[in-house]
Amino acid sequence: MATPVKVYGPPMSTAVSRVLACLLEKDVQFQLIPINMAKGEHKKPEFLKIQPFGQVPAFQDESISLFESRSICRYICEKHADKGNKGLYGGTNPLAKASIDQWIEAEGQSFNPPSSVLVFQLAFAPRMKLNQDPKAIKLNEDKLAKVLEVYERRLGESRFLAGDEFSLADLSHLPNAQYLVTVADRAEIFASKKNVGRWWDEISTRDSWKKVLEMQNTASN
Ligand SMILES: N[C@@H](CCC(=O)N[C@@H](CS)C(=O)NCC(=O)O)C(=O)O
Repeated sequence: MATPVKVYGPPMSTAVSRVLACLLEKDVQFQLIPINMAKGEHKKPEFLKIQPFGQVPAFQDESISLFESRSICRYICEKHADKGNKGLYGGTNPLAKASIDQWIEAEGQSFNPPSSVLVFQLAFAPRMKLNQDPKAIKLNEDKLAKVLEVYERRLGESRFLAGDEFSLADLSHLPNAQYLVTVADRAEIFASKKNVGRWWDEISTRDSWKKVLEMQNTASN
């Protein structure tokens, strides 16, 4: 039996939950190692050896260490091409893979910047008893709405972002979108757009993602 891979970080972290969703889709055994961020464990020298920026997640597969959630997901898919959801990263088709990469980049470069500000402002700041910044909220709501106009057109042409199959590109959006819909109470951002709303309903109800949400609930209780 292969040694389970190790994921370091709390499941509530958006970047950690991206990796967990990928592992569950690929049916890869893993061990989640809690990192107490409130106590600054992610800034300790031992942790910086595997994540030099002092962020979560960090990932280990035997002697290999990796950071950056989207790169970790790509590695998991490449290494375990024949396990679980085989098409998650396009299988052996270079064009399918390039299309998935294109939309993973769109997530990281266009969707993530405004949505992560909104997640922080609307979901985390109140929990951390920090003041919200209304200007930053408005600016990033407008930016995200523009990004989602592109998504709305794309999702009018295909069922998922990179084509007619669920892929790593769709999966990468789950963590921020989930916080916006639930904790930040901004379901309208997605539901107000016909195709985006349909896409969100479909991707957010996958078994893999429901398991991640269960892990988050268990960890927060
Ligand atoms: N681009 C990185 C982002 C990692 C990241 O921002 N992690 C956050 C939690 S979601 C973190 O560790 N924040 C604490 C810090 O930056 O000190 C990835 O996708 O892995």
